[in-house]
Amino acid sequence: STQKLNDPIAQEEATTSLSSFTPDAASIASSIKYHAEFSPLFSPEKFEVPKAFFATAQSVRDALIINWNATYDYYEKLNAKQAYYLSMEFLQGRALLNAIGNLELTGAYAEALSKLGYKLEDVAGQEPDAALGNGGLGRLASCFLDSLATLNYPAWGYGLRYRYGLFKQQITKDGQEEVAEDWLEMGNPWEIVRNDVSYPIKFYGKVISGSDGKKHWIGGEDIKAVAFDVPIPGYKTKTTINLRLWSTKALSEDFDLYAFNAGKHTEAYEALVNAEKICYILYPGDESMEGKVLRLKQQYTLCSASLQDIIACFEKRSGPHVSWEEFPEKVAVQMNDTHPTLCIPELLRILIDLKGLDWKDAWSITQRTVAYTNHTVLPEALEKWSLELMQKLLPRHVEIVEMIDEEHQGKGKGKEEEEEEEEEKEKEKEKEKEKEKEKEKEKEKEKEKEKEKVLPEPAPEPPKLVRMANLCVVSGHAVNGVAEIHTEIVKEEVFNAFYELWPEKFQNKTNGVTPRRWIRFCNPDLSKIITDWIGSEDWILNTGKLAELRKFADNKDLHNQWRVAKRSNKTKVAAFLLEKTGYSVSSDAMFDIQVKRIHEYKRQLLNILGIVYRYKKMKEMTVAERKEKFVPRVCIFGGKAFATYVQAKRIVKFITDVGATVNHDPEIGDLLKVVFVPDYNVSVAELLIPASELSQHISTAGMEASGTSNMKFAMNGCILIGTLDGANVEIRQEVGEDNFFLFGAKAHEIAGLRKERAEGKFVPDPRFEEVKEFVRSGVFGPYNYDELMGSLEGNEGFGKADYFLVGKDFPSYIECQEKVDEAYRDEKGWTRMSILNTAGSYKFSSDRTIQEYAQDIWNINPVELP
Ligand code: B1H
Repeated sequence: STQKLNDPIAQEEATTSLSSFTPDAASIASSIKYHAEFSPLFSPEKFEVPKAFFATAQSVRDALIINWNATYDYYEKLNAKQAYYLSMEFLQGRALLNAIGNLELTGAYAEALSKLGYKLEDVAGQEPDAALGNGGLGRLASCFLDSLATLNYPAWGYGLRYRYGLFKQQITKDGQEEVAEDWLEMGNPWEIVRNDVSYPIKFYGKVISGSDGKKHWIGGEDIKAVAFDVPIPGYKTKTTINLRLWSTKALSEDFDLYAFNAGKHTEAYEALVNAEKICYILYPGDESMEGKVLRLKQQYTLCSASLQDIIACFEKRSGPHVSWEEFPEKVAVQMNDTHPTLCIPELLRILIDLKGLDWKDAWSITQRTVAYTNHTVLPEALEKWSLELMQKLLPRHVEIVEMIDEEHQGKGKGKEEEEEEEEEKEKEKEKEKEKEKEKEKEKEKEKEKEKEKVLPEPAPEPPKLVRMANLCVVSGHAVNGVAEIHTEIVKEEVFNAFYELWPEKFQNKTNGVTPRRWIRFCNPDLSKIITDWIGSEDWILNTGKLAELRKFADNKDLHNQWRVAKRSNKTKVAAFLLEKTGYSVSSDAMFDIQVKRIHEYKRQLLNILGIVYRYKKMKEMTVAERKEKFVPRVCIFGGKAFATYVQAKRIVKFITDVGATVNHDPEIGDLLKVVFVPDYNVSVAELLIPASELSQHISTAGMEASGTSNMKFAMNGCILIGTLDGANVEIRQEVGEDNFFLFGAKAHEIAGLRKERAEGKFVPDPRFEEVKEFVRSGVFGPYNYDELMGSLEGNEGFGKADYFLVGKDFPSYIECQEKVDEAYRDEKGWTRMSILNTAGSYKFSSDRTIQEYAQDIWNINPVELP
């Protein structure tokens, strides 16, 4: 496919075949009008901008559906192997500009809308973000869909259609407040409800052995999952793949008409509400686990519905003779983290209980079909489900998981070893029995004593937990990390025992982002410059071409154009900041941005403390000294904190407090501004990233699996300041050490440094003590910062004692920031670095990532539509 992409004749053909049904502005305008007039919502005389958006989107959807159908039929005809990407999150953002951009209809749509009296930009701005994801993991899934379609891979995404996506963030005087995001309020023009595609989903109940020797899962709660299809167009190709999102509903017979007629309305609705509420909200945790039954029901719904669908498709495409042995040759299932782990026991259950396969075959098929991507090594984010809960909700699956465990215990070991172990086990069992007896006696005694006690009984034993990641590693044929350093940690630390057992399973797949959304569409000015200098638009499909910019890294004309584009993007952001926050910033200042979920390991606290230190130094200097030492900066923050993550919310409050003080300080003026952008989301990212000059990726080394915004910033000619963590390591390699601001402790040093702290051997830098003291002094208002500053002190283990080593890295961070100021003063040098960042970012296209998954894990080939 790469060859094809680079082949000018094939390109030409592709363009002509597309243009054969490409509508012109006039026909687009009439299609938009048609949709406006034939939807009762929109009477022609009240055709306002929001409605114009809806009608425009519907007209685009028509074009997508044609291609979607053609793609579907062709895949069915060829019966090629297909990949299925299962993810609890897809962070799609807006679709309009992306869709018409991929269809190469942007110009035609702009013209059509202008005929109707609208600006494309205004119309596109009406679209709400589809925020069915929390952050990087969900956005990655969406970038993957774009690349899959663009590269003509037969693949589908499966997810859930949450009624409410990620919450809307409001910033008040108290910090962050969450508001429900009703993204479907006006309807969703991109989705097609498929009432013809639904599957039963069961919860609870019990397992019985039938007279046929089979297991039957009966009783419990039955609901159904209904499909909603979202067409995903590729760039410059007819291929339009499918994102199938499941919504839950009660079975129609579950509406209790008797109760309703008896006036018991709530009762009558109960089953309906119970079923529907499974898909009400996106689980708003990013790398932390909470909220149980509903989340497990969500995960099972995704897995069960998707697998039933995949299997139905396989059976249909197989024709009258279904050979299950061939299933792994036709189907690849990728689990986006452990959230869809249940598809392992679910596939086994369907194969064994419903299709009649024996364990051995079903197990082998399952292993060859599924693969797992790990996205985090944070222990609190490695999913563990209570065995008791799972047993209640999914009794048959627990039996299967037990069988997997047994299977695994017998595998990977020599026979003798196994026998020895058996003996050991027997002995152990004997011992255990003795111990049990002892314990029983003890317990009896204690019970007697207990009756005399004043204090309550001792805590019950901790619940048994199912380790989902282990289940994935044992059951899948591939396990991958998402950046080189992360994969090393996965192999050497987190799953080391498994790695020793099956080194061949473990792989790296460094993340990527789509250059369509993240350069071409969000930064048209820069795109034009790149195209002009490279001489063609090929870089959009073949980002390797970006490296050609290196030749012009010192060219004066390119420098001028490059700066003009950046400056124009900055002006747009300045207007946006004024509108959203009331703060007015200078577009001449350096735009320094940190946008990502608020998390202690991402160390927004290090950034803001650096700013506070800078502010303090400024205050201690004369006007002249200040101007001499510091470059004017606009420090921009954005990101959401998990609603119950108290420390993260304190950080948000702290940043806004610093902003309120600094931004109103007449002595400081344009030399320093601190702005927290409310409600950071995909659309805001598309605005901010092209305007950014410095961006911060400053996690404690070893904790950020990859990061993906770092790639987007580099692509847009932004220079990174960061630690050697996640994909930073590879970005620095590609753009060159001189074009990356590096600081901080290395991943392999972290454990030792924590130990040092715990032993009280860490001597903090006086500048760190100074800055904390300054914060505590109350310059930033009456809020009590004891807790926040206290978390950076003491020796009390996790969460305290500066677990994330802010104090350790503080000196090297502020010294690095001084170098940034110096570098920024050299306009030519800075522009050169900026160009070299874009030029060196080619590796981080999700096209490259997807090609690697396709070849190394899924074993699928591109299928180009005739
Ligand atoms: C990432 C998550 C995540 N890793 C649990 N893990 C969630 C975990 O709702 N939950 O329960 C949600 C999300 N997200 C991110 O994945 C990593 O932190 C990033 O470093 C990485 O770039 C991204 C994509 O691989």
